[in-house]
Amino acid sequence: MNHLMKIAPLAVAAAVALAACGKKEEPAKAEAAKAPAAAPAEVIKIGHVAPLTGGIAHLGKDNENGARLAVDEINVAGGLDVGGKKYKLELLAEDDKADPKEGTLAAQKLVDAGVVAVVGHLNSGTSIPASKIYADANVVQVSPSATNPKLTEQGFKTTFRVVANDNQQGSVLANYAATEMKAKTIAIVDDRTAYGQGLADVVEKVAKEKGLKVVAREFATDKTTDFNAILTKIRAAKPDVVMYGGMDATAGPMAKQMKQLGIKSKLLAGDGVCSPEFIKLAGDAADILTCSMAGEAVEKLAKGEEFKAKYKAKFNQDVQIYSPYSYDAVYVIADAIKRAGKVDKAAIVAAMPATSYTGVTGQITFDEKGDIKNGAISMFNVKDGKLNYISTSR
Ligand code: ABU
Repeated sequence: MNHLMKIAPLAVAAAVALAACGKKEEPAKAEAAKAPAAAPAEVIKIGHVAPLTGGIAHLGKDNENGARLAVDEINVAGGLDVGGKKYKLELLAEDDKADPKEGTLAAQKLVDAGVVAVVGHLNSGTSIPASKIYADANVVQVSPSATNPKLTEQGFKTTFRVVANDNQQGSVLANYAATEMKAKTIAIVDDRTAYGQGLADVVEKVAKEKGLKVVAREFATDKTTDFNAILTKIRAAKPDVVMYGGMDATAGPMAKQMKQLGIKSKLLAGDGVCSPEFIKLAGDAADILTCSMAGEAVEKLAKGEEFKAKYKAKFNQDVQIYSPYSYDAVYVIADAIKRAGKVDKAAIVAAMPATSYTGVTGQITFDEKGDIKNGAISMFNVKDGKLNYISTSR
């Protein structure tokens, strides 16, 4: 093979490549190529953190869906107008697995990603340690569901919640046991989480003040599914009411086992149990439950039914507990950014205390700690396989 023959294929390949480079493009493509790169859409990043895996992933997804619904609505309406400029919102969702350590990792990840605010976390046990990270980074945190009072008692200017806290919730539960359930004796079990133990402690204190006798105080974990040993002890004490401080994923099996053991006591629990998922898990034992949620019942809200329909249409599932609150949390943050007039973390933090926003969940204003003012506690029982609204107190 002579020299020319060796280089001929290369020359052909080069010629083809050059021809391709010089090939006339379709007019539209050529025009696009000539135009300067489109200016990047201005984006404001908002974080969301909740357990998206594990026993209460359904609740985490519910919270995330509420936040996503609000973000998508704002974007579809043209974005957020801040000081005359439009911004697209971007929701960065993290999974904290309901684990305090994972919660702080997720918080740091969001801070590093440049969020200006976070909706979350779902759990008190993750929200509390994460709040220090947000405070140090000047990032607003609005929890739509963490109810342990400590969250807003740390003096952070960045911490807010749009639901009532467990001082109020525990007090309402204990009062309900005394006055409506006419209980004289109560057994109390908790899951040793910040939420479960904290709520159970408040119920115990107020129940004693109301004259109830606490005949047992037991604890499990947030992963316990076998309550037989605890319940066998409780059965012997024959309490009128068993109060459980924990979440629906563990309360469901607990209710079932109460029924299997022939325990006649009613089950009383807080917002972590007051969900359609509890009813599914507890099966034919579900109707022993009386529970509270730390807000107004969705069906009692002026725009509650509209919210439920929008939610169902978008996610093809029903509201669990707090998605209306995570939805409102996004709007509260958006409102603060608008009032701040600039996308600046310090300005957004400074704008938050003056919040006066009427959302799906009602009027949202904050006290000096960042707790919602005039928070509601709603009571429910279970009838015909559904949560049945009883009453609201403030
Ligand atoms: N408030 C119910 C569940 C979330 C929490 O406070 O841990």
